Amino acid sequence: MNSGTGTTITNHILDQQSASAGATGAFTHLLNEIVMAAKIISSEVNKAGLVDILGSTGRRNVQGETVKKLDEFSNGLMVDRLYRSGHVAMLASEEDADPIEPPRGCTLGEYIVLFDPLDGSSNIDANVSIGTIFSILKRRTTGPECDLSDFLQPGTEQVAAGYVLYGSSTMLVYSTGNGVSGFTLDPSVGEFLLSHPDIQVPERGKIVSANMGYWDYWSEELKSYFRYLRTKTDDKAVYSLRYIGSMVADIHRTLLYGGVFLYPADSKDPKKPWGKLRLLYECNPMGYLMEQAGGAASTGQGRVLEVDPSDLHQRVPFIGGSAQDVAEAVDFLSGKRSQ
Ligand code: P6P
Repeated sequence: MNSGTGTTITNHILDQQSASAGATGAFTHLLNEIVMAAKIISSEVNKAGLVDILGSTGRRNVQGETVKKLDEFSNGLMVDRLYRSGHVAMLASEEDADPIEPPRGCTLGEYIVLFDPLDGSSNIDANVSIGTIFSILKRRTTGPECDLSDFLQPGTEQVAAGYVLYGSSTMLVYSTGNGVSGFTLDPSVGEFLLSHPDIQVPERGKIVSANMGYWDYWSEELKSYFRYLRTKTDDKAVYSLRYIGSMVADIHRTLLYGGVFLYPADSKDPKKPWGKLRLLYECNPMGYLMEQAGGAASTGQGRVLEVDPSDLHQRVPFIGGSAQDVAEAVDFLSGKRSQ
């Protein structure tokens, strides 16, 4: 595409703003700061192999995961850019145990942003695609200080969500509630250009995405579902298995090609039967995008976006993708179907 003719993400965000009555431009400014952060992180990720930004800081984050230098850089950048917008009430990150206080003297606004600054970062050294995930809510409290209730809102309350995928090209995919749009970064001009207008998840796919290494920890119902996917029937091909182990990359492929991505409940740790993915800044934003693109996202017991959060870093099982595939997976998981 000739960069001179493409729709930039800034145009697109402004068009969305002028289409929504009463928009003040605050939201537009906030989204544009995320776009700026995405461009900077993309530049760092793409040269990570060349400078001493690979490897770990030796620190561990609240999840107990080793913090890679790019993680730390991306987290700090997201915090700086978002507070700089002047439209954020408070932030929470996968990297921080508690919500992140605004810098002294910072102009505050109405929006709550939760984010995973660099998801899949354990893959950085292997040059596997990684991503940034963000979820935007309106604060609920009205006083001078936010509190945890501003963050612990169900996914249905999101006003926007999206991700940045640092892959063979850098893409930003987002929704503000009017469908899902995808933008590809043209490094020659430093602009995200509209490359995937109005993304629609195919009704049904032929790909299943899950970490089969956990087979022995899965329920019998889930195993029945996988046996069904491996069986050719008159109306169903055998499903291919694709698993990158980086949520943003697996979700992006599922969004475009259809099929189903699962990080299900498992019995690896009987005290944590709910899987690994975090509700507020992984499952809710990705579930929102799947629904906005005509797909679905379930915990296996119900709609992801309707989970009533109890903790900032709580984890839930996640089954997302084509509407028919998700419905079928839930039928197996609930025991309604066994073949
Ligand atoms: P597993 C990355 O660490 C992450 O949080 C997601 O990006 C990814 O989907 C998942 O973990 C992979 O986990 O247990 O399959 O290695």
